[in-house]
Amino acid sequence: NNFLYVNGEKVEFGNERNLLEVIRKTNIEIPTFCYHSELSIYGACRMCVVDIDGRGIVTSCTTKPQPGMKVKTHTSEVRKIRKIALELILANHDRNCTSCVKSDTCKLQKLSNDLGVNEIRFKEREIRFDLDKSSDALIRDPNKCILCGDCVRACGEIQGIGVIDFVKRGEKAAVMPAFGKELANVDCVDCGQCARVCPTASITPKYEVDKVWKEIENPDKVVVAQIAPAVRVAIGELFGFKPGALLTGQIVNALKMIGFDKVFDTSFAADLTVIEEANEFIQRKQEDYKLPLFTSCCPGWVKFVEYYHPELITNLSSCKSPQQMFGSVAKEILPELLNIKKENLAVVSIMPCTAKKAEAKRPEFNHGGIKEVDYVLTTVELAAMIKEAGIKFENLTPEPLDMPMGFKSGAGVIFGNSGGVSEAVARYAYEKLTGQKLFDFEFKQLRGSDALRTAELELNGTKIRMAIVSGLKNASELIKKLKNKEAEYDIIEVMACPGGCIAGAGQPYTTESDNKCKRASALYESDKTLQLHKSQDNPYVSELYSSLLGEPNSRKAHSLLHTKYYN
Ligand code: HC0
Ligand code: SF4
Repeated sequence: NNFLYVNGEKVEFGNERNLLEVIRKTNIEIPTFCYHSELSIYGACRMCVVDIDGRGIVTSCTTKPQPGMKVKTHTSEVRKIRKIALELILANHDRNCTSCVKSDTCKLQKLSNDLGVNEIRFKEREIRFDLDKSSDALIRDPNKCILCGDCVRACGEIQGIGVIDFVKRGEKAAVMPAFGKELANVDCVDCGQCARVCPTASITPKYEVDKVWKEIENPDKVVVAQIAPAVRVAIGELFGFKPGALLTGQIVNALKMIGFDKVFDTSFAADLTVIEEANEFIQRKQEDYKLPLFTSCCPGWVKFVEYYHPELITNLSSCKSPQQMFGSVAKEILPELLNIKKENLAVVSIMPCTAKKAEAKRPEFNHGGIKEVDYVLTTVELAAMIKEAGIKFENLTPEPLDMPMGFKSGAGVIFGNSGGVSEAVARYAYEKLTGQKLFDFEFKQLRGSDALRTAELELNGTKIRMAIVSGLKNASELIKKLKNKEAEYDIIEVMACPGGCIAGAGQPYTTESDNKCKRASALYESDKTLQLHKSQDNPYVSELYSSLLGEPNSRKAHSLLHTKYYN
């Protein structure tokens, strides 16, 4: 075994990626901005410097661990270099921290405090950049950029898109969309992976909080919320709960305290999606028409297909996403149930995602000025509203969701994980094709964190080849394989964010990759503890079919629950 020494302590190492990872095993937190476990090593921020005996000061992210190395992590020189690097960054940074949306999770602020940077001896940058508010999903503020390049690498390496990059040098250096255009004018898919990794507030979700407050304060309006699956296992991170704490009931309580009239569950609509999509799939499979069927519930993926693979548009399921199915059904049935006019109903989604904001604004989902979903708040925006209202979220007791659209099966909850849609569809297809009851409802082979997972189900003589992929670069690679006939599948689930919605860009900022796993496990746990596990068993969904929709994929179902993507 290999050993090296960190501050005199003997440390074993194996195949760690770099010296930085070895040091972190010893309970020493090495500060970084540009180092990210999911991204390539860049070595630009110089925060991770350490002193190696015989070699001097090096960046630990770019150094391979070697046997016998003697490393010191906080000599006076190391601390001085880190402080100078930080001061230089701060001199070029718009420091309106008190009113910044990232204030409580900003890594720059944290490191400045942790490293004791109390004065900045350098001249402040004079150039001011305009804010880019063009996108429906995100806001770019180059004045907050620290040039760590995390967003550039996320867009290029995780998504394989690369619409943002460094421009100019020196004081004018910045990260910009291609050709100096605004974000809305390049082929950005709104996935927000850039925002998810940004350590400051240089790219953030576009807040709709004020608009929602206005609706709540309007006495003519009835405001209802739908909560996406992934929100319930992540919001706690902003209120001192452990990652993966399941807080559905507390969210309901908080939303009611804020002033929402009803609180429902997107998972109800996910159950509906399963039935519609599984039937669409079975029909396509029987007719051997436009296979593979690609899922269409992730709007980042849908936009990616439109921009980069328009030839696959007809392979996308015609099902609207659960978010839009929810909005569509809500606007159809709630006015009568609540005895109000349709135009006085406001539907607000609470989503882990930035692309959902843009999805809600698509013209396909606006019917003569009435939108299916009026506003989309991210998990982080909901937390901001809770804080603004002075609600002590950590002390709240759980409250029940409202009926009928608050009832869901576990199948509708696991949607928030990559693989969840496929598993939910498999639970339906099994019973539909075999005519038998499914008791062992967990399809473990569809779970896990591999970029690409595949499975074959043999259901009463019908062989179904499934693939699950998350991260758009991974999706591109799979598409390439399909085109080269190196792989063949019947149904493919794609989520733009690696890991699925639990790792969406609207979720609390975290540098802990472990949080993702904890959020994912919590959704599977929630499925286990719910009373029902199959969408077809949801009695309120069945009731919706008998009272309104008729059969799955019926004409009525098509008019409310399906769409066509063009672009
Ligand atoms: Fe998701 Fe969804 S699972 S995309 O990640 O399909 O955002 O959580 O709400 O619509 O249900 C996000 C999460 C949703 C939708 C659902 C799907
Ligand atoms: Fe790239 Fe996604 Fe950010 Fe757009 S939202 S710039 S596609 S990472």
